[in-house]
Amino acid sequence: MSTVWQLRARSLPLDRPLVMGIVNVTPDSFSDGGQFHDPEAAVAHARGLLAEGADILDVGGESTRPQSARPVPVDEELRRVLPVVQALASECPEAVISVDTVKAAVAEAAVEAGAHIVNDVSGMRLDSAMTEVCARTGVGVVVMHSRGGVSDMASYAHAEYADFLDEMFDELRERVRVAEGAGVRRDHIAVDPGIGFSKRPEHSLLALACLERLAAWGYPVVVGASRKRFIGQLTGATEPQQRRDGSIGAAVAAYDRGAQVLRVHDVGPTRHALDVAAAIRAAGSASA
Ligand code: HH2
Repeated sequence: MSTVWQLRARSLPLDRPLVMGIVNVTPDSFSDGGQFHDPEAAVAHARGLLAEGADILDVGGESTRPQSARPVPVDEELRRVLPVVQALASECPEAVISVDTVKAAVAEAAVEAGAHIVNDVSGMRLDSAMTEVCARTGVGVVVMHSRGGVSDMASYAHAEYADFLDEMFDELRERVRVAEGAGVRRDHIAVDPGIGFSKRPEHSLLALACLERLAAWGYPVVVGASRKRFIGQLTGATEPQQRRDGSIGAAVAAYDRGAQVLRVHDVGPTRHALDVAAAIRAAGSASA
């Protein structure tokens, strides 16, 4: 298991669970769309997440919401994301900034503006220039499993599997191989099973249950289960904002199975829950 995740101009120790706080600068994200759409509101929200204990801020300008995600033109995505990355880089120089995008042009501009990580929910499938940009700029990279395009990757359109775990892991492995083949350094890569992306609830549960298989590859594991549909199904919480407690359960279970980075909306309570889980693990290791 890796002990450090190398990023552009930074490194993140992995000796405790890391919280990646979600900063959606979108009008239409499934759980907080429109709330932080203007850059000032997004920066204020990001500052709040840092105060609550976020280790990474994940800034995204394009939603993949299950129903009706609309691809955003590159100019519009840049207009949403860049002012936020620029402001955070200058006003919060200690913050680790991630840009959530599938577009190489957005990734490159965000990295120039100060981002340290590129989080690509397509696993670098949708823009052939992405691997080159990431290799050249030396950013940290989240390679996530998904199928399809922006408008249907979070739906069930591609959620057909003969053997879910084998196919999902094979497809993700292949994306990691492509990234490394293009020159992205191994110690800059983190992997993510893509909870809810081309996955029915039973697939998301299985991916979480078998996370140790992914952790065994030796890359840091990122998990983003926060407020997703399977949590709504399990808890009866129909509105995404009501899914905080179920999401914390998923984050702790994922941490217990090898996830090191938890991508969440509700940073403060997740931070507390993970700190307790980490202390229990440490006490167990000390007595072993
Ligand atoms: N999930 C979403 C977006 N980005 N990145 C990673 N690495 N892992 C995830 O599971 C993940 C992600 C979807 O959630 P959200 O940003 O809240 O919604 P939307 O796509 O509607 O903006």
